[in-house]
Amino acid sequence: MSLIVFLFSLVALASPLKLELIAENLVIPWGIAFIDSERALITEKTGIFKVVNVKTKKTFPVKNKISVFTSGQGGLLDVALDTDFKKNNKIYFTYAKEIKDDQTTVLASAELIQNPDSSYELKNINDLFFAQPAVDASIHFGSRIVVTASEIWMTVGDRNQRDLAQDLNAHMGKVLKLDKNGKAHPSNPFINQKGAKPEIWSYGHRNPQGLVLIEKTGELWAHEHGPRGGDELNLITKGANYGWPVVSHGREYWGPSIGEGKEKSGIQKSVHIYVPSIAPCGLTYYSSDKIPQLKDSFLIGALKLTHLNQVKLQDGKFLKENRFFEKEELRIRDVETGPDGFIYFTTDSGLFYRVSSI
Ligand SMILES: [Ca+2]
Repeated sequence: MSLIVFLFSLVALASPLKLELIAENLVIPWGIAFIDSERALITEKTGIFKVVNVKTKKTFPVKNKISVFTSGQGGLLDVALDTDFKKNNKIYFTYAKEIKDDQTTVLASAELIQNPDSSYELKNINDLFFAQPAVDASIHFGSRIVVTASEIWMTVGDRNQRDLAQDLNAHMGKVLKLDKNGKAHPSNPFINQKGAKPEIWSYGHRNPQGLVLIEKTGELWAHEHGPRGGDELNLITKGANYGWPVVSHGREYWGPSIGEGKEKSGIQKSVHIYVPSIAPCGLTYYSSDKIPQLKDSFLIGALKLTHLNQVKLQDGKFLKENRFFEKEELRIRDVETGPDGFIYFTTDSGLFYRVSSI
């Protein structure tokens, strides 16, 4: 192969993507949920929602402020629309809440109403579920949610109480499956087990901040932050143990290994592991034809290693990874596929971008 042909084939493998700024001056925009093909509902960590029109690039306020615990990693976190949103205006969201001197991750619902002056407000705000126990720690709240016609999937981090991730009597370090009222889903694996929380679907997670249900296959996938190294992308299965803190591919920040090693029988193996850590946040499974080179792959935001991460599988196994927008140095907080087939992401610097093919 001549050098020119070789160089051309390298370029064709990962052709550049186009980045277009849609909104700015958002305050740590943590979660994105599309209302329709033009409007995205975005959470700000401080407790505020905004609506951004991705066509006109205008931002509209939502008149309520949720009272959230904002220290450390706490705040208003993820948001998702009900599958019947067009009829009931219902949204679900998660946030960190202070209870006495402790904090925990809470799932809530509300109705998002558009006023005649184009402003928005929330009505009937209700807390549906409190992760237990509340502890005094400002990190590892999780939290991402996925809402279907009959289920709410929710992740909760270990709240820096590692052993709780293996404790079935705590919601920390778990993927939960709830009904639409925030109660344990009747199909859950530990629903009849004494001393176990009935809301648990899977356990042994450290701090999962990416969750997606792939429509075509029905598979639920999550990623989670490792300690120093050892971020994981996992296929989430009923009742399974994902290992934290018994096993990890990461290490303590001060050097030593963690737990019993990297793998153990009876503990789920990750489909992909990041060493060093990218600090994954936000997850979408891209199945549109609009950006052919991203079709049928996971797209993950990277906070620490500042890029948009693409993971492609083949027969359920890791095939390849690509990293986009590394030189832009954006801490990517959430990633969604828009109804228009383009990719949208938010950054900790308050920016909201659209990604398309050049
Ligand atoms: Ca693990």
